[in-house]
Amino acid sequence: MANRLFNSKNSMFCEKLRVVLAMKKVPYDVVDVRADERKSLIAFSNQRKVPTMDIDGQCIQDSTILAKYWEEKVPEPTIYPDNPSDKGLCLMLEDWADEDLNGAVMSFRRAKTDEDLQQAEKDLAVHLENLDLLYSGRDFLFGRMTLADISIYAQLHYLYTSLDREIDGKYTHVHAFMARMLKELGVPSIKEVA
Ligand SMILES: N[C@@H](CCC(=O)N[C@@H](CS)C(=O)NCC(=O)O)C(=O)O
Repeated sequence: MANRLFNSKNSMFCEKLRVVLAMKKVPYDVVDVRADERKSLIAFSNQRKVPTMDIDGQCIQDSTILAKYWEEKVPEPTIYPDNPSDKGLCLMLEDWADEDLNGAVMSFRRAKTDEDLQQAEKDLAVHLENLDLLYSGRDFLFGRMTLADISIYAQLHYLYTSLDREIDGKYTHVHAFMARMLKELGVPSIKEVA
């Protein structure tokens, strides 16, 4: 039976998982949930969120759980650092990107007033300043691309692909990191998804 990914092209969590699936060369068919307003997703999984996968009839949902699932099924190339302490940090950073960084990015979507937008700018700037320090002098956080980099990239990428926003040029290390990720993933322009 084929694997199916219930996918939304612009979802940051789907992009995160698509990168993992591509790294591990997992074959899958795509079900575009926007094509039928999530009807087939809801019929299969009883819920609305993507990414969701049908793996030999088994329903698995959530990018973090699916990344872990595929790491166990297809260990090479690994998406985690080798050192256990680094792996712990990588998982914490994955969670931080999925929750905190995602919250800051999505506050642009939720903003209704100029004041909301200014607050969103301020909140994101705190994260960008920290990320700029984190990526200074490093290509990737743990020497090679891991799930921490992928999760951070997917959230920041959404600013370009779905919100029509750009990261301020003063965050030079963040820009260098995004450029490295695009190159590593073979994505031809920042406006396109992996
Ligand atoms: N923690 C989940 C978050 C998934 C998520 O929030 N998916 C959004 C798209 S980016 C969604 O499908 N939302 C639809 C809804 O909540 O109705 C993950 O990592 O997969």
